[in-house]
Amino acid sequence: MPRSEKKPGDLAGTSDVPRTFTTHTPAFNYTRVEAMVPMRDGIELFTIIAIPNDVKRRMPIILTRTPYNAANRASRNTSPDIAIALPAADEALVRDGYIRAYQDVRGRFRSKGKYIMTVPTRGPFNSGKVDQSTDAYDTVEWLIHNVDNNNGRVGITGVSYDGMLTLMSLLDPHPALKAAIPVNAMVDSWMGDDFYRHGAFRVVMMEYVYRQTSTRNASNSIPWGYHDHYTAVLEAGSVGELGKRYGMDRLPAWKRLIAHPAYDRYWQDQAVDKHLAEAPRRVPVLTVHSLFDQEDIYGPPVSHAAMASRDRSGNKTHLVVGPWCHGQSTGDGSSLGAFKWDADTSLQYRTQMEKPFWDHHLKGKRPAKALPKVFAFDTGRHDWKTFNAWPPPRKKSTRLYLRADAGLSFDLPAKGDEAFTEYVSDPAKPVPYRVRPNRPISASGSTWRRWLVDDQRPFADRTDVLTFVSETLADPITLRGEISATLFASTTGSDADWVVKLIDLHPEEVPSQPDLGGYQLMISGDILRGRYRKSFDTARPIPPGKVLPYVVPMPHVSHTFLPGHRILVQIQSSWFPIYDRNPQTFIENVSWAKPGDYQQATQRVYHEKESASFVDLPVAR
Ligand code: PG9
Repeated sequence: MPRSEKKPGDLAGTSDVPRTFTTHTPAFNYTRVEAMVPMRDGIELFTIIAIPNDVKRRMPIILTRTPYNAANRASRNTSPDIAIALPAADEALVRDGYIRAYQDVRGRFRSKGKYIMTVPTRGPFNSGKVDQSTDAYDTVEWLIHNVDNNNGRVGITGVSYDGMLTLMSLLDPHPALKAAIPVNAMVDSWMGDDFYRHGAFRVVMMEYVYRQTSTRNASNSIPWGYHDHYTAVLEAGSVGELGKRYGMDRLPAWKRLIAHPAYDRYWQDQAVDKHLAEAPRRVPVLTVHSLFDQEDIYGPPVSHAAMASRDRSGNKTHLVVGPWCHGQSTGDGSSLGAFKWDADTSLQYRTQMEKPFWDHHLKGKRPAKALPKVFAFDTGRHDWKTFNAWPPPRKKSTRLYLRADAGLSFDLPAKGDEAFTEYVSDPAKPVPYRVRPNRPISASGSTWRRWLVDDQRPFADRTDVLTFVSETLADPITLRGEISATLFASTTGSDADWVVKLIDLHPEEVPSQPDLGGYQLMISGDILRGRYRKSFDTARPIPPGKVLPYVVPMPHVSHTFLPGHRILVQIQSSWFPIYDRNPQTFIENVSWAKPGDYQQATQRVYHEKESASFVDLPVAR
């Protein structure tokens, strides 16, 4: 039947879904604007802006740029109340007259353009005219000229990737950008954030790459086909083969990741702290670092240090160090795993630091008392402390030596002490990083977020894990800042990984919380791929049998070992499957190791006077 002959009531060819629809009821206490914001190259970025109604004064704007779905972020639920519709961490802000804006980065969700997983800044790896810093600039420019009722002052914040974007907005900041809070930002993903750590590849992040780059809308998850991620990774053999099994050899971001195993120019160019160290220092910044950040534990202290070194006024650079996992400062910070902090530490941070910081720089309200430069939580004493710098002044060198009797001591080993302790590291049975089964990190019910506070006791009995323990402490020992371990060690292989964990061994009985009796809380732990012992940019085989020093840089701590506790150190040569296995035979690219390359090796860790392995502790004065 021709179209013109359609009868009234005929629904053929119609749609019940209008082309545009905006929810609005008289109960709305805010105006929600969705806009396509043009960048200098003509690409438009989807931006959602929530403007509180009935505010008499002009308001500042706080912007978050994200690859994780701006619309979703701004729609916690369908409430007409702005404070309930937006993320919980925004509540105090929007109730107090702040405009909130969220934007999808290029190529993600509703923004136009192409997505590159981590876009290098303009330079040798990006010859284009735009990068995340120009997109932030153009967005701020548009916001101040197009958003009703704004006061011309913009703040920027975000967690993790969004934290990295926050830092990038500071490389060439728009004059209206007046304050920034990067939270748990990814800063250098080879040195110690998401993708590698001192050369060891973080296999767990494979899921992230798959989800983020296999579709525009992050709608895919790896069909693992295994309940235990440990088995999935072990059975595939190398990381390259593992990727192939799931089609990742067709994902450019994945191919780039495993094609650059060393800290070459590709990674060096992406280290945001290096760019910050050269950038103008106009914008006040409050950096947020989580002591148990399972993803980006390296970046925040180093980006803070880079910015502090450029801050001539000395009052533009603040740091918060909290007892949190990744992103926890935006949620409930009362506890993490078995550890209860006696108060909601995230709320304490948000009310005592974050809100006054925004109020000062975006509304011109000076706090009654100047904000501390550093606000750090002590994970042993469970209280906040303030400092003028991070790390605060420490005692000179405080070396805790490994001893032949499996002890730890501040005294150098005596002459004649047994030279070493050895173990066999077998790549066929790598040491699990958690008690198995290891669920993939984004599996439903995964407890990945809190793995860094897992009890380390189950690993202490393995024959391929060395443990060294101090006497019971009579006096407290407080550590603040970065730790490093120096192992004098040999291997029968031609490559080796060295993992060091610094642990607070709780008393056998803890009356106030019985499940903490004998608990082994790792307060800092890290890995070094031995091939990078001399320099991170060049892999060098290890001469088998030769005793060499290996320096393992470890994450910052803010912790007091209380009387009655003991200090414990665990050493091992695999940490799986968070990190890939070292085949223990030197080959150019570990990601393409063949089955025959994986060989057992005997590792010796030395504790004699001439080769005295130690952990260098930042003992507070
Ligand atoms: N840690 C995540 C990430 C950041 C940057 C690159 C890759 C991953 C994140 O939570 O955003």
